[in-house]
Amino acid sequence: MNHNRLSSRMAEGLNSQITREAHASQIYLSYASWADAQGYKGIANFLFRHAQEERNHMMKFLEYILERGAEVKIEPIPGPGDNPKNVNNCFEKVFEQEVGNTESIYKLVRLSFDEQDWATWNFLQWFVKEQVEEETLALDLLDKIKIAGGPDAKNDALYTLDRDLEKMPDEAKLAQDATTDNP
Ligand code: OFO
Repeated sequence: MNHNRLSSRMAEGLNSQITREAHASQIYLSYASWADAQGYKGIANFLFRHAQEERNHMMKFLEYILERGAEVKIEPIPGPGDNPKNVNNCFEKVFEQEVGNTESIYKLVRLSFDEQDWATWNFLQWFVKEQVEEETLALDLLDKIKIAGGPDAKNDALYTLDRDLEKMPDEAKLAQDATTDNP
């Protein structure tokens, strides 16, 4: 009996997502290294932590493919692209990256729906929620840099932002967790 529970299209899509998550991790690693070299240790710390989170996402896809009896294919990871031009640009690029990844997850959700592959649909729901969280986190960063002056942020504002980011939690609070006591 064939033990592979994924269609070839689905296995291909999930394998591409392994590379995509690894790519996201490389992007965070490169931005973190850039930030550190500019003296922004707090921003670098935040981005290094996030690089690790993306590797964890990669691992979840890899384990899921194995669990469903399909073949894992490890592909080359594309380069991270250019360094950010400044902190504002860095956070813009982080947001762009996350939106791109959300779109990629949505394509997989749609495929699982079309194929009525409910196990994969269910597996992917964790990522749908995670992407809301990651986009929220990236938007929070953009809000903070906007308050600090956006592309024209001065050194003292960047100093405070950098210090705050070192302690910023890795998870954003989501709307579904809000209550009237704790909006
Ligand atoms: Fe893997 O969530 Fe960000 O990209």
